[in-house]
Amino acid sequence: MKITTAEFVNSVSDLNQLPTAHLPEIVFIGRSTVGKSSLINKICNKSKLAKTSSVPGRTRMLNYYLINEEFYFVDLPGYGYAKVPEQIKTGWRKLVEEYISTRKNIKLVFELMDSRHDPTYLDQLMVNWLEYYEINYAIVLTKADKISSNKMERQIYRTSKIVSNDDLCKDYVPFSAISGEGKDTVVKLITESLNS
Ligand SMILES: Nc1nc2c(ncn2[C@@H]2O[C@H](COP(=O)(O)OP(=O)(O)O)[C@@H](O)[C@H]2O)c(=O)[nH]1
Ligand SMILES: [Mg+2]
Repeated sequence: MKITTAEFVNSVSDLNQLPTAHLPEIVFIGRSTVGKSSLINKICNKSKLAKTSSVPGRTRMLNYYLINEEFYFVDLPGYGYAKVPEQIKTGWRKLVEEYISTRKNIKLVFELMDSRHDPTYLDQLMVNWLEYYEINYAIVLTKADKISSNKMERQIYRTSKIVSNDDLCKDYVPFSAISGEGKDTVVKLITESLNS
């Protein structure tokens, strides 16, 4: 498969506003500034499709993008930004867990983690949820251009410690939005999940 069209559809903050579940959904999760928007832009070859920022956003929205008029990319709100008030953190957990546990058309979740850091408590929590709800996922190690390939190997090993179910965890993908490393693998995983 090749991504030929990608259009922003809308942002929703309430699960009652989700589009009808008639198209498959590919989901992107990770902490704020991990590189989700940059990855979406890179694989869609559209530099301004998803807004990127080095400053963590405070909005708690799910962003929907229609790809090839066949399926959706869903960009979930980023987590783990320390300065967010407790009330918003609780809202985030509820929104994300409810989405993951109830949305039947999710085909694959990309769990993004910064390749320079060990998984955080919230990364671990996300992986636990995905495994508990039996959702296929792949771990993307972002900003690969910032570390050596030796360090990347070590980081994949360290990250694999939080995975318990190797059947659900489809792959570990080093990714760089700058060099394009990992782009083909991400698209291949999407294609496989849509065909399965
Ligand atoms: N060097 C490098 N910087 C990146 C990469 N991906 C994202 N960034 C930077 O990290 C910051 C956050 O990226 P963004 O895509 O907005 O993260 P999001 O909050 O997860 O959507 C921005 O300043 C990006 O330019 C990457 O692969 N390599
Ligand atoms: Mg973003």
